[in-house]
Amino acid sequence: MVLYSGQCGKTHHPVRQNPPKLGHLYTNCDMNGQAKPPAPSPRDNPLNRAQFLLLSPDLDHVPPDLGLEVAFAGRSNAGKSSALNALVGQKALARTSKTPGRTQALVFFALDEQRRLVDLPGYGYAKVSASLKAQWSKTLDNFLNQRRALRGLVLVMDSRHPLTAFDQQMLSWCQAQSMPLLILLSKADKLRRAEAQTTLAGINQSLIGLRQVTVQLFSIHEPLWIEQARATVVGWLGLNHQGL
Ligand SMILES: Nc1nc2c(ncn2[C@@H]2O[C@H](COP(=O)(O)OP(=O)(O)OP(=O)(O)O)[C@@H](O)[C@H]2O)c(=O)[nH]1
Ligand SMILES: [Mg+2]
Repeated sequence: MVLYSGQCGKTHHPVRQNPPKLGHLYTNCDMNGQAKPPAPSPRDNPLNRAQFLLLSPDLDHVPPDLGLEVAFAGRSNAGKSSALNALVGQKALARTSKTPGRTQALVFFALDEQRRLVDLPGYGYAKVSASLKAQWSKTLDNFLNQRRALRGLVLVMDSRHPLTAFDQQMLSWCQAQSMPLLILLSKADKLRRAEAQTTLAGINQSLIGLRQVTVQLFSIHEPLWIEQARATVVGWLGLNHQGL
């Protein structure tokens, strides 16, 4: 698979009777058949400097509640850690896994002394004990309700199973708190192009009238979507006007 280079020749897109899955388009063209822009160099990505700071199962051992934070939430296995890695432009900063339940604590990554990204444990994972579920749920609740540094929430939803009951709760919480929310419809490379657009339109429809919510398609294999999401997070963290 060749990313980021060359022009989009017609040979990459033979006429198909059925719309191709998005994954088939991950050559050097974007979804509209346009040549992809070159990948931003790490120096152009203000999130690229992210470094592991600490991991805590509860709120007793987290960094002081100062500065600005953006947290990644969502159902177990939705792709939270992968999305965080894609945005920072580092392959393995946050741990990812095919097995749900990988992130079992609040994991903090520092961008500088004032700014952090937080990878949250996933919700809705069936195979953990009831007591562990209750503990995660309490930690998540406390974090969301107490953390003053939180400036925005990235809610990652598998685009094939969006807006679960838990996702709805997160959405309502963000509305009640006036917390800016970016919904990433993840793993969109697993959908056909038309399916992905239909899903996006459906979610947009259900968000009409809500404040400070943005929704977009997302895949760790699609640089344009990564850049779109990164721009939102960079803006929340006030890193867009610093000439960094
Ligand atoms: N095809 C595809 N796979 C993805 C994408 N994002 C994540 N995955 C895969 O989905 C699986 C789960 O990804 P994670 O990032 O670990 O998910 P998570 O939400 O952090 O999971 P927990 O920490 O267990 O709650 C991994 O196998 C990833 O490689 C994507 O955009 N496209
Ligand atoms: Mg994770």
